[in-house]
Amino acid sequence: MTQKKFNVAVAGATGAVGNVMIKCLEERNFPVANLKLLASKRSAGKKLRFKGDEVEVEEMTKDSFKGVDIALFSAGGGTSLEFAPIAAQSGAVVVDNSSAWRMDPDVPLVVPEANPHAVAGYKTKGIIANPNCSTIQMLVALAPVYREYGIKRIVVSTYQAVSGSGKKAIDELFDQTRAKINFINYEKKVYPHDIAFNCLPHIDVFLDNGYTKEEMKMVNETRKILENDKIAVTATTVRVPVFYGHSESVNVETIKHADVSEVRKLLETSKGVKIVDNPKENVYPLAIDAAGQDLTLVGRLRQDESIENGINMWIVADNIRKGAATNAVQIAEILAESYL
Ligand code: 25A
Ligand code: L14
Repeated sequence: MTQKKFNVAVAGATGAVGNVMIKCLEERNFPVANLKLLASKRSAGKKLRFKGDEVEVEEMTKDSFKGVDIALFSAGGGTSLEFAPIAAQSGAVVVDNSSAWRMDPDVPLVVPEANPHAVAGYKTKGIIANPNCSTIQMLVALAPVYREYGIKRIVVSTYQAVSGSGKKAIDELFDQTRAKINFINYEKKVYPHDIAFNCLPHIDVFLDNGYTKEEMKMVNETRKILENDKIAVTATTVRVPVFYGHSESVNVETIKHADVSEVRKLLETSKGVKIVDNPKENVYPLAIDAAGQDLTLVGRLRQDESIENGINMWIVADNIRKGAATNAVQIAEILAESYL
């Protein structure tokens, strides 16, 4: 890391992701000169801790970004659409966690383990997009496979934690579970059906093709990050009653034959991946183990015996850390190291 220090703003600092962004900046010892915490008017005046100091949250306005070098956004898509260009205009490089800018051809979409070179494209708009959490962890595991063997098709089903929908969803799972155990009525606010003791094949909104927006994000973002529109991807995204950590069942059809023992070796030395794969000892990736750390856990590696060139795996990561905050801070590290 260079000795230079940067003025950093966190937009959406009081949210589920923003809070962890602050923690990641601290844990990874990002060279922060001054930290600005921004949220809506509702949170202005609230104090959050950074490196032992209390930092007061300010209401985000168009004047918030003067003197800011890097702005990490996680305040929802609408807020990003409005404020990311304003921040960029003020001279900050924006790393945006919402879905608003991801598919803009002038905005790079970056998973540092997969396509760090793409960061250079920030110069056009001053905005870099953080991919969807489910895409990020899948590509940490599949980018090395793609480079080594090529990928023809990916079939993925996800088991996603409620924390992806923010603090109110974490509360809903907790309160609804407690209410059900005690035979008390609970009025749900976030999900259209009970999430406690249930699985919902529904994340984000439904589109005209019958898929959800979350499913199509996995399709389109994967192709953009791997810079290959020919890769076939089909996804089913499911909400499960888990607080932190998304799990994914991934079937990948490679172009060159990939032997499962070679894939295991490849992933053992791949950045950001931890192989957790000793099923006979009941050892495989678990959401509970992925939560609170930054690696993407990969296990249940098997040859797909139904096709010529197929591998199955189970991929788990902390959706708020590697799926959002950590990935954004890693992008900021690349900016600090090589561009700013
Ligand atoms: O639009 P998207 O991209 O689909 O994103 C929708 C939501 O998903 C989360 C995030 O929710 C986002 O709002 N999210 C986004 N990307 C994510 C990702 N990759 C992701 N989750 C996981 N992975 P969140 O609750 O975690 O964070 C919201 C933050 O945004 C701030 N914010 C909202 N509007 C803003 C704004 N900041 C600046 N200007 C604006 N106009 C928001 O701050 C929060 O930090 P806040 O001050 O509005 O909220 C502070 C506290 O209040 C709670 N709260 C939120 N809404 C209400 C509320 N309380 C009462 N009534 C409400 N209507 C919050 O829970 C927070 O604790
Ligand atoms: O980053 O789990 O596009 O509800 C939007 C919805 C992240 C997670 C995104 C959820 C998301 C999310």
